Amino acid sequence: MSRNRFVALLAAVLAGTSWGQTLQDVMKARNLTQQDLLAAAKTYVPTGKRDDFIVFSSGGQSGQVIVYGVPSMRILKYLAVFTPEPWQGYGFDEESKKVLAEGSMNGKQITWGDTHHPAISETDGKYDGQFLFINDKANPRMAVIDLRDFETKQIVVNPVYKSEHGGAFVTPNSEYVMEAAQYAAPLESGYVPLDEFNDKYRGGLTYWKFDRGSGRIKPDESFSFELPPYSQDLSDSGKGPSMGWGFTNSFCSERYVGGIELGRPPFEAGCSAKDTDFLHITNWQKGAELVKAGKAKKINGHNVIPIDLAVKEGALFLVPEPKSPHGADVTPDGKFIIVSGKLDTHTMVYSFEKIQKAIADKKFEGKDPYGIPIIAMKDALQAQVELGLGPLHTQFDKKPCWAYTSLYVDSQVARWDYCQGKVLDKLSVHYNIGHLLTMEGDSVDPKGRYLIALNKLAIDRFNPVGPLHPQNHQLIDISGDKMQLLYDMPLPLGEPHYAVAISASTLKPGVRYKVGTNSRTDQKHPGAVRAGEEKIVRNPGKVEVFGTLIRSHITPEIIEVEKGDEVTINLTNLERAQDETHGFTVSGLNVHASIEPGKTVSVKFKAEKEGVYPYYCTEFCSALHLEMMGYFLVKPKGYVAKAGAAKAVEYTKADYEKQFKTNQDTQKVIDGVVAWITSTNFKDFPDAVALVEDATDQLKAAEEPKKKMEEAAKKEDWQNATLWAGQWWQYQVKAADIGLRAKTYLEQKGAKPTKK
Ligand code: RUQ
Ligand code: CUA
Repeated sequence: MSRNRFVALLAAVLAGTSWGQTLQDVMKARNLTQQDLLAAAKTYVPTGKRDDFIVFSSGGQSGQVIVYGVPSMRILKYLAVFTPEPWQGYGFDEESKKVLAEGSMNGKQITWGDTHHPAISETDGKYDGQFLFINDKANPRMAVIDLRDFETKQIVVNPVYKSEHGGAFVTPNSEYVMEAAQYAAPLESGYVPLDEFNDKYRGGLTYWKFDRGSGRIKPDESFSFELPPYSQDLSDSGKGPSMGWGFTNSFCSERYVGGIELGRPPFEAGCSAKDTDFLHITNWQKGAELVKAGKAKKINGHNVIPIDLAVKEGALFLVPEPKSPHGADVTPDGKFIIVSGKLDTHTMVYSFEKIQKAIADKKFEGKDPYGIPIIAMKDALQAQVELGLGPLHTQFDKKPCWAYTSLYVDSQVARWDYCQGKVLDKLSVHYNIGHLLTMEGDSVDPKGRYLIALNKLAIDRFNPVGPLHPQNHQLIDISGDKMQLLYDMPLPLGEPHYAVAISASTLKPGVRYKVGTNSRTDQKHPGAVRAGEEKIVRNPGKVEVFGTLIRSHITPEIIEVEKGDEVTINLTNLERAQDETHGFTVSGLNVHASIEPGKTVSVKFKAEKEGVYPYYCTEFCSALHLEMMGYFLVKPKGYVAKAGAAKAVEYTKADYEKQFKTNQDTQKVIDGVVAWITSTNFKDFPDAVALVEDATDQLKAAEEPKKKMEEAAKKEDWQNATLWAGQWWQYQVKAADIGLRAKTYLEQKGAKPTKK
């Protein structure tokens, strides 16, 4: 396209369109029912509008977190957590490599994770939207994600477990993040034969201390309760009257050790022989005091409270629970704990008050083999409700006493009243529901409205894509008397085990960093420079580049090193504009970074092979995005340059004048847009103000090439005059592009003319 045509297009106005179709036409053509249309209307989010809730779903084997909106079920982002993720540069730039390296185990870098249960940070038991925690079941680890930028900031390895499952769950002010072991193993490292299972193998429950100020877990102030080898599973924290306590269930309290190859019945038989398992009740406030008093023992440098100490101090009790449970869920008022056993049709409602009374009265039915007092089930139980087959996990409604429990075997969701102990409604889902979630449904302030069923099998729901199916999240309307299925959403990124949903308005993510920020440490990046300060520093064997990115060039544009040099490239995105991310790669060197406005990252590599390696921006950031490139050259050692540089096209006075005319025409378009915008109340629209600022920045940047053009023209240096005129025009195009975006935005939002 010629430049003049481009300018003409910039000035063009879009005509409106009309659909010429009725709802009835569409219903008929697509074979839709009234019910379908109703469901569609309840989930459709028109262009420009946003969702009411944001879901953070585990990404299972992807080691990531999936973020999507409700009710639209539109995926918004995948958060890189335990696994390298190239779009975000995670695991490819130096800063994020350090975060991933924190998760190394046994001297090995671990590049995958099995994420299961996300938890949002809480204040007074309510979601505060500041942090997200998620566990890795495969490699016992916990990650901290800051919801100001949705980036993973920290990974901590559990120093005493060999696997885990029961995390993340937070205490009401995010004082601690709970993580329970799964498969019993010695807390110390090293070999212990399975014959010594009962004596030497142990379970545990870790309370990771979270420091909100720094936004990091403090391993030194964290501790674990040593627990019997019962395969501890999920937990929940007490709240309100049960504040200070935690509840953790278990399976395989039989302590059965399988071994099919030795002729023994398998784990699954021996681990489900008894009718009950144990709900563990721990007092974390006591635990914290014991650690402070120096009474914990150190295992692998980590504070561990031995079973006998916890028992002596009244910080650890057991209650039998229905067998093979998954999910210990504290009611929003903190008075009850709901536990379902997948191999029992009943869901149990335990009363915290009754548990406390039994403890106060020292009324126990006995002790387990490790000396932990057992409270009789009947002394702790408030109600026992028959919900269906395979009850698994419970969440709560805005309506007092209303709960929702997933029924894995029945493939149903049961709505029931835990105060009256009766079932209210049931809805079938497809198929084998694991966890479910309601909006803020495990906080003290559930929001009702929607429920999502996290189904294990999709079978016949979607277009087939081979033997490996996506997972199926089903959105259900729970606002009425009857639950109504609204939407099937395939999730194709690992098995999402659990998810949490928060009111979108509670989240306050930023749109840019303070210029020069290392986003993984929240500190100023030592490699950051401002415009005009870019440089290449050479030391023997080492080259360090301090560069910048702004539409549409990378400074420097040529980097030459010698074979064998160790190269570090620091890059700062100088943009202030929203969504002006630049990416950076050097072809063939396995290097990539995502550099959002204000961020500084570094990439590091060895120049192993002589050659020519183009580098470029990997995000389509402007009309001149393709030109946002440069050359990385690796010279042979001791190479001496020959004289004379390559000449590009030569420009004449006519070329210069043609470009100059284009610039003048472009300026007219810009002036027209500016006049239109400033004649409206655009200042009432913060997003428009930001766009106007960005456009103004571009025009300011245009001043320097314009000056250089004028100087060159004065000297009749038509070559440089033409090139600088072209550079001036690049800035004009960007300004015009942004200006038109602002104009369209203002038109859509109904900006009004202000009277002169
Ligand atoms: S889980 S349903 Cu880890 Cu709770 Cu898979
Ligand atoms: Cu920056 Cu494309």
